[in-house]
Amino acid sequence: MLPILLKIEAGIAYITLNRPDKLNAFNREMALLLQKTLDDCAADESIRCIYLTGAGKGFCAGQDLAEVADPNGPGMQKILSEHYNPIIERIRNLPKPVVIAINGVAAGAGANIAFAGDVVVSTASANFIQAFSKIGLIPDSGGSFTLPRLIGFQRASALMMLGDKVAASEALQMGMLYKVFDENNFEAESKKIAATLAGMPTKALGFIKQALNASATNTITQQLALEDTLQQQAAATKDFKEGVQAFLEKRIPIYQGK
Ligand code: T3D
Repeated sequence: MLPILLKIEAGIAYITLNRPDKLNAFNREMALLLQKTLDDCAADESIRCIYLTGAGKGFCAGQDLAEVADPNGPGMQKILSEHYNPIIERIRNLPKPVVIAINGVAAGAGANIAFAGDVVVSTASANFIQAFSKIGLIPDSGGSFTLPRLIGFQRASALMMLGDKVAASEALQMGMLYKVFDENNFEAESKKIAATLAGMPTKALGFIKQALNASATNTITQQLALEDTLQQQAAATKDFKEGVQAFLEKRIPIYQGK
């Protein structure tokens, strides 16, 4: 059974974390295959949106702890530098939107990978755990960067130290998520978001992502300069011409992601 499934349909790459009996906890095979799959999605021009979810009842329980305890396992240093850090870098630097559809519990690295997405939604029964401190670790996979920016320093600090379980409704209210859907609508609604994004001006979405990434550390002056540069690039795309033309002709634009 492959630990990562990929289905491409109508410009969307549906990626599924697929170790359901372990709540999709990451082992090395799964981490490396996810990286390769994201690279393939970046290279394939026909893919205009990535949709990442988990198989079974969980989204992802973070690092496979059996692999950590295995003396023949990859070891702590490789786990961060070769597994999680490259995954986060790929999600954030992919010039296409990444929808994270959280179908169940998201713990440890599983939660922080989810928060790296561009549009992050969950089912109402999902919950979120910064599980690291409970086993004597610190938040990784970008969590110590992302979480305080999403929910504020105080809440991030408390959640990272206490490792409390946060229900989807509370996570939404705190700002960890964009939307929460009830069980019956979750799949259809989250896929609808992916379909919308796949029909949008892909290059502009990539530039938005670049601007947001930089905004975390830029000064206002640097950010204004970056907006200027990226706006010139956006204005040079075919999709921008189509957007303006369609507006003037009072019709729906047809974007090609070019
Ligand atoms: O070197 C490094 O480790 C650095 C990298 C760190 C990155 C990290 O992600 S550290 C954090 C690792 N994750 C955790 O500590 C979470 C561990 N899991 C849990 O606390 C619980 O499973 C959950 C709260 C997430 C869910 O609880 P529950 O009751 O819904 O499910 P369960 O019964 O605990 O789990 C179901 C099965 O999945 C079970 O297997 P079994 O007994 O039926 O054969 C359980 O052992 C397995 N499982 C769940 N999480 C992991 C796991 N197996 C391996 N690793 C896991 N992380």
